[in-house]
Amino acid sequence: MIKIIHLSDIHLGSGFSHGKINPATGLNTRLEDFVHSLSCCIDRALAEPVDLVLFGGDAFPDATPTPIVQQAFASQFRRLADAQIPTVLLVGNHDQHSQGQGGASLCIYRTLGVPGFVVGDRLETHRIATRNGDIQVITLPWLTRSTLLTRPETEGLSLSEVNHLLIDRLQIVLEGEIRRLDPTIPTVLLAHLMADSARYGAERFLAVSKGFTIPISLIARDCFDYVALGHVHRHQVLGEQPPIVYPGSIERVDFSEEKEDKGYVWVEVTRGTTRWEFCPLPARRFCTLTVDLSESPDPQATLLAAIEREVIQDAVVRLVYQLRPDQIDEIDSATLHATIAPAHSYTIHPEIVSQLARPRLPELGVGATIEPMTALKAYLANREDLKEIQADMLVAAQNLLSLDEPLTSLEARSGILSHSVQPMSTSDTQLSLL
Ligand SMILES: [Mn+2]
Repeated sequence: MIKIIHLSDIHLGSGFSHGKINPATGLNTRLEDFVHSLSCCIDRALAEPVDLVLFGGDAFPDATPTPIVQQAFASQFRRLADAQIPTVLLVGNHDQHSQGQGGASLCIYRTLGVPGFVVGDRLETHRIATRNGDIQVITLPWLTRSTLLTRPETEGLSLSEVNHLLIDRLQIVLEGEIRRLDPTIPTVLLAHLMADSARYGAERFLAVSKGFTIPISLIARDCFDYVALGHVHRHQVLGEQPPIVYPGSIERVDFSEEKEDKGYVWVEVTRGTTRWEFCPLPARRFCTLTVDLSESPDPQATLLAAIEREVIQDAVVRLVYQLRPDQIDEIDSATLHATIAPAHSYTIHPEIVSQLARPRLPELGVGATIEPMTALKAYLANREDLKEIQADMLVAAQNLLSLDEPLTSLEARSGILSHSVQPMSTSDTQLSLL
């Protein structure tokens, strides 16, 4: 039996906007969080120890990570090299250099000849000797049209035609690899791809351009004992025979991953039988708080109570609250910031709700066409202070509506109206809304 840790989508160096500078280290706390999650995977690999580590791609946000980020990544993977644990680093779309061959951020490990390290930047089969026997790993990095096709072949074709051609070509090349496999030893396909049956996560927003979708039938082959995927940040299982698994990202890259569990996959492979399990990682919590204050008589108290109800300690918090324009002054910003301060980091997004969209008088409903007199009656029924002149107002309004000559200008209309309204109303603006 060969024991494997399969992790993916490390994205080290991402999401700095959700962190802050750690004064003790000078580093962004989100870099430290990602390194911590990664170190938990490596700790487990060393503690067992495992026979092989498979990384499913997307080490960094791009092919040119800063030295501090590269160093943080290398320090963790170096521990595997020191422990003589064979490791396969697959190249994801974020690791690829945009031009030509090579240049991926992970290729440096091959250039330096790190013992036991294999870089998967092309479709090929690697026979790897582990403490518990040999295993075959087919690496399938992120495909672009230039991987398997030449420019003349794709000239004048639509995107979907290119996609079909690429899938056809991939099928042929993969078939070639499969035919050369040794059927007596365990085999794993390690691929960075978007399978057609996968549910999306944050990678949809992170990808620079839309990539190709691979039919699941292409990779669900019984010659594989395990299909180790990367690219989709949400952990999911796409098949059981053989297991086809996305471990997902190791930390939350953004709020779209708020509700997702983060972790890696533990795999035990024997030729013909595979056992696997998802192992959660202590990723930092993300928390979105949405509070509608527009109906609240005390918006400040309602807002603070909503924050205090949530466990925001050490979480990345996003507070969204809705309020009416006339409530803006009722929110005390200093107190709000003090209440939300126990969060690891936070952003506050006030949203002003449109008054017109709200039913000011429930009996009138929203959006319905109302007769002017009905509207006025409903309005007056809600205004105790206008009770004495209610009858006069209704008569004045009726007179206005029954004028034979149409009012020719707004001035004329408002002139008559203000004449009737002036004595009884000082700061009332609601009439104009009717
Ligand atoms: Mn990816």
